Amino acid sequence: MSMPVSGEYAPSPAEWVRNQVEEYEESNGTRANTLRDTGLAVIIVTTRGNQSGKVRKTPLMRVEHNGAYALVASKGGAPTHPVWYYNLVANPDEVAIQDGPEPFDVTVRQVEGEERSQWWERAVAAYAPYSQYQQNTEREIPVFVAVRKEP
Ligand code: F42
Repeated sequence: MSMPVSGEYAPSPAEWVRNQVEEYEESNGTRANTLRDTGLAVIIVTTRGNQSGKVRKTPLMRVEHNGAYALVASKGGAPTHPVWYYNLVANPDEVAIQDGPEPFDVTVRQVEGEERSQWWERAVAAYAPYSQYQQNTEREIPVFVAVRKEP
């Protein structure tokens, strides 16, 4: 399995986040695959740091439709984007998703307008609090769509 995002892994400074990544990977996606005890599914997204060039891993809610995934840069409705947003913008071809035992290579693009609205509906259906997060902030929460890279 080729992984485009090779290099030095730099864990999240947030302990609960890096612990979730660690346990998810160690268990091949059989543990730490939900958001705490909500039962709502989580995926692990690997990106290339846009400044450090390091490998970053970010748990996100699982929003999947016909094999494609939405990556929602909500950060709990904070006024600023999560910094992984800038990694995706800078390196859209150096992204992997783990949704189960094995990570796979994807390419991402930010979606707008009608396409964004469609994916936003799917996101809120998967994780209702996204709707509240958007109400909490002036910034439009960015949505990326990730599709598997053809082998
Ligand atoms: N966050 C979401 O935005 N959406 C979700 O659906 C979501 C679900 C979720 C489920 C489980 C869970 O454990 C966490 C979840 N999170 C979700 C939180 C998510 O995992 C991230 O922690 C959160 O979005 C914040 O992302 P962040 O990239 O802003 O994290 C910061 C704290 C961080 O990691 N900073 C690093 C640091 O050292 O301060 C740097 C990270 C980085 O990418 N640096 C870049 C580099 O070059 O290496 C430079 C970035 C730049 O441009 O400044």
